Amino acid sequence: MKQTDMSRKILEQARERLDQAVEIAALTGAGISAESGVPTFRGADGLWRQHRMEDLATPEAFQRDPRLVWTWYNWRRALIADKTPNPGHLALARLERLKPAFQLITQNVDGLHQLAGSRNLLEIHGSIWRVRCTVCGQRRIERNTLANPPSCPACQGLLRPDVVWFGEALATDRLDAAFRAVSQAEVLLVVGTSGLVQPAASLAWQAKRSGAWILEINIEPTPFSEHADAVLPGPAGRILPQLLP
Ligand code: BV8
Repeated sequence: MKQTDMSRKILEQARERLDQAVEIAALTGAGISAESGVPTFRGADGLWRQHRMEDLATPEAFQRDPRLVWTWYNWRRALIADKTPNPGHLALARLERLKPAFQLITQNVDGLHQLAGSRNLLEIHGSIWRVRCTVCGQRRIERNTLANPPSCPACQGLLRPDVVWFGEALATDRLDAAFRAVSQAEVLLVVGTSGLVQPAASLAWQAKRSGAWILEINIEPTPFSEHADAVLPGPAGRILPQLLP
């Protein structure tokens, strides 16, 4: 069967599954924001290409050189600030309106799902638009350009990005909610993630163990592809809208 016929068949199957399901979940990664112009982490123009992960997204790196880490985050914030949701984000926000039990779980920190209108949203790696004081713990949304390094308006303590760095635990309430959602899901969409980062990647495995029908949408194969029930190769912004009525 030709690739296009196969994809058409899978599209129809996925539409059918989504139409019949009540409990639906989606796990998204940097790939869903690629068509909005936000670079992915491990792609050809990946964010990690220019920088070593260990040098930037870890508490040790921040401890060692907060100014360097803030230079990278301020650069990313400036890069993302004018980006808008693409049809992939908008399709998932529409899916939530069609299926109120839909739970969206994202590894992304760019805020584009929220901007697209998604509300049942778990940002399991935090948000690049939120900062947290390393002294008093106060959190606040900060969309303006920050000083480097920025200090807390309440106590003058050093602020950090309110994201989860490598070696840091994810917020248990968000992670527990994510595992509950994928354990209950009849259908799980795995969209635009390389599946390399844990524990996020294990959410797809949990869904599989719990009997969900899993559709992976990605422009290239991933370690999870052969374990998905179906794979639609291609950009999320083109594929996701085709899944909805
Ligand atoms: C934890 C927030 C334990 C920050 C991120 C050794 C030492 C320390 C830890 C570890 C270690 N070995 C393993 C670990 C665990 C570690 C880990 O998984 N490391 C990996 C790299 C091996 N995990 C952790 O450290 C986690 N914490 O384990 O804590 C613990 C427990 C108790 C107490 C203390 C500690 C924390 C992980 C979170 C890290 N933070 N982000 C920030 O963003 O600044 S992760 C970062 O990677 C982003 O969040 C990103 O989303 C995530 C995953 O990457 P992807 O989203 O998948 O992006 P990627 O570029 O890789 O892939 C893009 C995909 O899209 C590709 O497949 C591409 O083909 C596709 N694509 C591209 N365009 C499109 C597309 N698809 C569709 N359409 C398109 N148009």
